[in-house]
Amino acid sequence: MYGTFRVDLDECEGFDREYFLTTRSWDSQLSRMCDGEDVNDSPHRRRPDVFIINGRSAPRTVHPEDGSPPLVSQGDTVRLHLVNAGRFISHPMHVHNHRFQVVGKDGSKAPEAARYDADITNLAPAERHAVEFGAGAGPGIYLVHCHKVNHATNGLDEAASYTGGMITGLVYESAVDTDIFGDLLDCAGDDG
Ligand SMILES: [Cu+2]
Repeated sequence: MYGTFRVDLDECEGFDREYFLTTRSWDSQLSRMCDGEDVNDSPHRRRPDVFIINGRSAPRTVHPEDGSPPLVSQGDTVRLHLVNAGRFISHPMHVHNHRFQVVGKDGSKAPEAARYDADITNLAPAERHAVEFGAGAGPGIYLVHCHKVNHATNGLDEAASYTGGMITGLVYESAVDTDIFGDLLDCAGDDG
């Protein structure tokens, strides 16, 4: 079990929406070994093959109840807390169609002079990056994902499993009732 611990300071204000996206990756050989399978696991040979955001792999990540897609309205100021709770290097997290600034890292506020517009921030193990941006891209569903292609897969059959893994969606509320989001929920296993 793992999670994110938030210390609520006065400076944690000035935004309309706030979401926590905790990433993690691991080698499923370890799980299989713990389950009693005859797997020759070694910490020196670990190769991650499971990639999740808040405990889910895509497409389940975008499910409004089972997953945790950041929901925004046009014009919102949005703060995302991106965390690497795994032990593997690294996760270059990218937000489509939005330019953000890293406003905090590992519990410290980023000084104004150190801020610049970007669309990728690279999370080393245990790093926590707070990024902030305006939701000004227009109604839609924009991918938020790790930019390593093999981290956007489910399982070992890479050809069959792309896309999956460490991908979620920044979802504008006005796009929730669209057919395309409905199709996405069908993929995510929504029965409603
Ligand atoms: Cu990654």
